[in-house]
Amino acid sequence: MIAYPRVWMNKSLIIALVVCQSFLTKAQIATTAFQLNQCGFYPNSQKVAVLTDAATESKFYIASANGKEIVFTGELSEQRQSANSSTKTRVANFSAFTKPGQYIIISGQHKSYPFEIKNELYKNVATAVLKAYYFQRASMPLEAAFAGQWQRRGFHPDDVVYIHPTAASAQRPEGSTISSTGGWYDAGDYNKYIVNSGITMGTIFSAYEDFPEYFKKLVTNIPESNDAVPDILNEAIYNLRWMLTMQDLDGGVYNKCTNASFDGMVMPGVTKDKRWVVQKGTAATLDFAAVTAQAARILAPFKKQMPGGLADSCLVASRKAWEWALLHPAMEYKQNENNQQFKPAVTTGGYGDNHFQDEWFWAASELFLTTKEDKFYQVVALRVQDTIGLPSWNNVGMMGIYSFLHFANQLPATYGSTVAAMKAKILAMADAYLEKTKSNAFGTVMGQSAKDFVWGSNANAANQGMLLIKSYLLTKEKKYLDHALTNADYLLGRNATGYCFVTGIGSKSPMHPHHRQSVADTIVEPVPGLLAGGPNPGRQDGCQYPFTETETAYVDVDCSYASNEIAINWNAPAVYLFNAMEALQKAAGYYK
Ligand code: 9MR
Repeated sequence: MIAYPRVWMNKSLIIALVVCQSFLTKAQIATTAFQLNQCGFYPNSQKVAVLTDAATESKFYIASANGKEIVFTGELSEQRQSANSSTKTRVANFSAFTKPGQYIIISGQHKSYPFEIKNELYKNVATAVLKAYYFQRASMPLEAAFAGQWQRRGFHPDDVVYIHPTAASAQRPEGSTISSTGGWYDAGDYNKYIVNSGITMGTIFSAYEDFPEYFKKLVTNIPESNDAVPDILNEAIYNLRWMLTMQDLDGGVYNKCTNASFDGMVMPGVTKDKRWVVQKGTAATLDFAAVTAQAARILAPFKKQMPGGLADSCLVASRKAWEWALLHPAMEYKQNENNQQFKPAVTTGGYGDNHFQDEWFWAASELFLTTKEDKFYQVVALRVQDTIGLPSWNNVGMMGIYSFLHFANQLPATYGSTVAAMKAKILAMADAYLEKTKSNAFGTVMGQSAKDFVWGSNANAANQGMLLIKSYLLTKEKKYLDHALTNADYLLGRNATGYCFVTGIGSKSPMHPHHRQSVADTIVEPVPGLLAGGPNPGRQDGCQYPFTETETAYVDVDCSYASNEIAINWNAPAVYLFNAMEALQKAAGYYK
């Protein structure tokens, strides 16, 4: 037997070993100097851990979880200087070791959290990040059978919502009411925003369209789990039905259903503030048009299971929204200006966007793909050479490209040049990621540019992963998936903060997210499956951050809405990334 001590097989280690598999109560264990995916690795995938303290020997060892048996020995890499902080790293690459099991890494005085090598590695996190949307549901009770210890009453019925003066019309004058029930709370706050629902729903629908057979089998234990519709769609439909209530009679869509100001850190329903729908806008209306067009084609095969004609209603709503946007092609939601003029002042999230080309492009793409009508294609063709970037709530052009390319093989040859232009754009971004990974001190795609670290930076990591998976689907070249995995590793622990950023997963994950329910429910563990915003040197919340460099500006306190809030638009690309990996693990050869 080797000298690696038995003391490592202590209680917290055992607890940490099981947390990737369940939402068990966990004791947070101290940070280690090894940063790695705290869930682990597929048997045949790349396996990398990063040492962020000074090495005390040049070798590293993979040991059985009890520390008794050394199963692999490797050399740490040369030291690398991170471009995004003063952190220096040495990389431990043990890709050659493929045997399933539970392990730790040891080097000198340093040891890692426990991790696993196994098939279906991401099953738990993939399910959890999707189930998170159930926990965000407004208006209905979360029952213990589905919510476990996070059960709660239904709050915010939103059956009486006031027309704010900014949204008044002849048929719906100021102070009249509508019902806008259901939907997901946006984030740590209890308001519901159409613009952010847009990108979120688009991403979730895209996951389903790319992997329908996988999702037909994925059960998240929600009230609708026993019906004949996949859970991912049932979950999305809960928000979709709310979105439909947000369309005014003229086709325009209100920006949000909201309190006038943010609640304190209380359970939903503690404050009984009036709820308002506010000004219609072009971004909200076109995002709505895109999502409802997508929904119309995705839900069409389920007509028997959903006799209410939801798919048809969605297409009618989408067309109406498009027509409204044609009449109001650039109506910005200007919250601050509205507040000078109208009462009550509304100070909740703005999601104000004043560039609409990307929304036009996305809505046109979805409407074209669903209807095949040329008038929509004309707008796609007009905008296809626009600059493109990673998806975010105010930059949705890529969503159109994703959907268009999904159907590329089914489109007539006349669309060939459009398809080629779109494909070239995605692959150019993906190839640039691949090129720069070598020089990243953590070996991840995330962090190749300091600009990755904005408010909600973890969404960038997940969206880069999604873009790489799309690139794999287009080319079947495994290198894109391998690089997507580096960002899965980033999100689950291989980063300069040492956190696994999904609540309830891994050995050290956020315990105090800026999430009102998790703060106020008196339960120690936060609601599970929520992705924290991540490092954000902007630190707009003014909280105390122990580290403030670009990639370390993260703090696990509920004060920190700029680095530690959760949000539906951040979870969505994580839903895509982790579920896609599970769907593709065999095709990629990661499976043993
Ligand atoms: O994600 C949004 C981020 O891009 C903006 O910089 C920030 C400030 O406007 O707002 C973020 O969105 C928040 C929204 O306004 C309200 N709900 C919580 C969202 C996440 O922090």
